[in-house]
Amino acid sequence: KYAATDADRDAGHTGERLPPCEPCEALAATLNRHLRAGLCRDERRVEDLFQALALSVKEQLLDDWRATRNADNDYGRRQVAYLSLEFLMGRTLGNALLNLDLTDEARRCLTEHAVALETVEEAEHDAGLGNGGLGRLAACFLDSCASMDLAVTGYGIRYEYGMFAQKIVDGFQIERPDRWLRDGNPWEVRQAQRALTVPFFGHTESYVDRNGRRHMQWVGTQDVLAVPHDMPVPGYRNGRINTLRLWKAEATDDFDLEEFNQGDYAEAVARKNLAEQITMVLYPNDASENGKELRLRQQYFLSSASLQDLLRRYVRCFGEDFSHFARHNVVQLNDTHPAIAVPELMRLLMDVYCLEWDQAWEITCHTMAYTNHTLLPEALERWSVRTLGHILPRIMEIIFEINARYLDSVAHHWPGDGHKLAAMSIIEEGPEPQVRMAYLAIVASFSVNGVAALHTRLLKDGLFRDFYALWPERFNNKTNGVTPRRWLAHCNPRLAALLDSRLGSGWKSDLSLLSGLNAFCGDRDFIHAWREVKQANKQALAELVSRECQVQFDTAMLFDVQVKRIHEYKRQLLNILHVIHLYQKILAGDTEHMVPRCVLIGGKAAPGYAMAKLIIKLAGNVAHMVNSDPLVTPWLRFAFLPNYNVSAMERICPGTDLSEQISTAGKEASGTGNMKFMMNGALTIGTLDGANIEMMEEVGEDNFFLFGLSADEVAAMKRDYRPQEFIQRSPALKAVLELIKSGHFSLLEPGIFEPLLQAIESPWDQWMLAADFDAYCQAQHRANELYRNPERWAACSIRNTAASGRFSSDFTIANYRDEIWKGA
Ligand code: 4GP
Repeated sequence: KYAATDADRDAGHTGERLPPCEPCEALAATLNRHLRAGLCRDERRVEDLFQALALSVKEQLLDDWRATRNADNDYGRRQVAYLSLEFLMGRTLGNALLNLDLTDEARRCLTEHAVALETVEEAEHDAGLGNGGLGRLAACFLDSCASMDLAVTGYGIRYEYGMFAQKIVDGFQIERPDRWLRDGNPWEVRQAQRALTVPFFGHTESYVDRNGRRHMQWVGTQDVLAVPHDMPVPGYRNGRINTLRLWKAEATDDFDLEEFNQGDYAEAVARKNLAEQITMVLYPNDASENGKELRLRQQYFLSSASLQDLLRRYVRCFGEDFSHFARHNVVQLNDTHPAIAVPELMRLLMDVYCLEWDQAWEITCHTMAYTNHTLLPEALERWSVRTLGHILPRIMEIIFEINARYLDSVAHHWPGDGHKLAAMSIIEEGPEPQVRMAYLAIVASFSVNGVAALHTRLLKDGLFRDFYALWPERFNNKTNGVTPRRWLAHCNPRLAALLDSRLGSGWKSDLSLLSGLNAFCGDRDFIHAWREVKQANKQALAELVSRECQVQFDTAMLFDVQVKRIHEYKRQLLNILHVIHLYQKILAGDTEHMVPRCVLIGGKAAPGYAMAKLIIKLAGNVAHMVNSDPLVTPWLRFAFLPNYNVSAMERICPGTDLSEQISTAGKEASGTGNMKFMMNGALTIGTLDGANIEMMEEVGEDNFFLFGLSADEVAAMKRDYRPQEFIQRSPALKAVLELIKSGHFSLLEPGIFEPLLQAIESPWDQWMLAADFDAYCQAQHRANELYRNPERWAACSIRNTAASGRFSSDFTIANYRDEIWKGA
């Protein structure tokens, strides 16, 4: 008999064990079965094949999935819950086949249907449940954790609509809803029997229990059902299948039947709609959207459901003795978005399991760990005390109490310093008091980490200086990484085969082995093979660009690529200015020694971010002028790729020669796209920012086009920044700005780019484009010179891949395991 839960009993289930299932048949048999079962018509579409194949692959891993879960349930090792509002998973099929070692078998099965595996893979919708870096990092981490045999569960939200689809109409970004679940999600397993309820609104009351102890209770709440939808996360050929548990919000009662019968249909389903709204859409990370209360409800919904799930599992194993909870569990907070988990864990321990404050606090502080992903002030979340108190009254009370007790220790450390108290308080006073979520996370976490060496230093010296002074031992760095399975083995099969032939296949789980490539940097045959691989990958990228942008890229030209979210700090604008500079040189006939190049920019702008949207528009208009001039196109082609996403990157990074990582120093916490390009043999042109610094240390300055101000120089220059001086000193920059001003790129839209020009020329331009422009052009020139010698370029390319082993997320996760998740 299995242990029947309350829900089982309510449903009339007895807990009688069913006989065990038959072992799974081979992939071909399950595929045919699913094809037959899923279709009630004659013709078969590729989408049908995808669904059937995905269901079959899922069937293949179910036994291991169950075994993994059973093994983890007895807490032989510390369990990690990775809480994140974003998981940018992309497609699952190709990666799952690779990790399960089923690629060849799947290929064989499909020959019967006369379809290439790649074609079937293309039929899968991206799971775009994230905005950018932080969400994709979470996805890479899940792959590494499973591959390194760690008991890590990802907890997230099953957004009905993920990251919007980007269309470009007349050069402008248009957002369309991302209906990724339209055809269903073959990977997920809905676990209705594990649903939990999450309270909202209501008020608090105190009561005295039988033993005379005073407690608080949260009453009159509106409860929402959290229904887990589990996605498998297969490790690399090791039999472990971890879980990504995504919560869907549903109404506790579907609708009021009485009301419905009386004819008030709208009212009857209102509650259902209200509940389901919570997991309807992913929030774009956009300054102007902050403070939306629905977002707070998402954060609490995820945090509460996930913690209840942890506690339920723990209690099943250990009963209500929580003294070892923190030894058996760690909760990693992916940025401040799930920081509301701090007071929620306190609430659950005190109000549900009747622990005293001190014990609950002790447990919370030994369980929580926080990762910061950005220094940008607009990304630091705050919630108004009023909103929080209204939606989550009990949680607000607990935050006040945490703050009061914590401020005592601040006062103890800095006696009589009222400024410190105000500066460090979790509550920011003012006409509309705010809860500082980052402070809440730091106060309750035993570990606070940044995501690259420079970023962590800037956290310690700047943003979180006071906290570092108070608790230096909490702060640590964990430089990001990316998974070599998706970002090399899967996305670049040609290079993977070449690596296998020279290094063996061990690099897929030990990426440091790539350093063995250094031995081949002078090997002509190898260089030749290397260049052939790059050439074929460039061809594939050119086909993508041709299809999506109607621009023809020539694989003989240098492929210069910048793909990432569009943001002023990432300086796509600097890149565009350089394109215009080249355009002017070409028009002036100054093409001696110029290497022909194809420039690609792609990325989404947050819907409310006007400047970012204008940068996209400028890219489109410049591209139009460049690509329609037959004098220019032999030297320069320029395209903006619409709807950049994970699966686009899988085509892009293998085919790139030059990777643009040109953020204003001190602004990019780490970057991870930079690592994907490096792994795939691109050379980087970049600033001393984020992980670029560590990448350059690994590969050596000779194999990296470094330029621009350092973070310290940017900070110093900010006090007295005079862009006009840079502009006057730089004939190239002056000419570029004048050409834009002249309306050359906006003949039918006069003045449209004025805000961009004003920003560059303003002493308040914190991105310091003008200051870095000349240095950027010089670095581009160095890239040009190196590319003129294809053999030398290839040798540098090889050295980049060889040095990229450090940036495997396996390495990063090993550090999380050893230094934060001790015992995992
Ligand atoms: C990003 C950072 O901007 C990027 O530098 C970093 O590599 C990535 O996190 C992962 O750590 N931040 C976000 C965000 O995505 O929403 O703040």
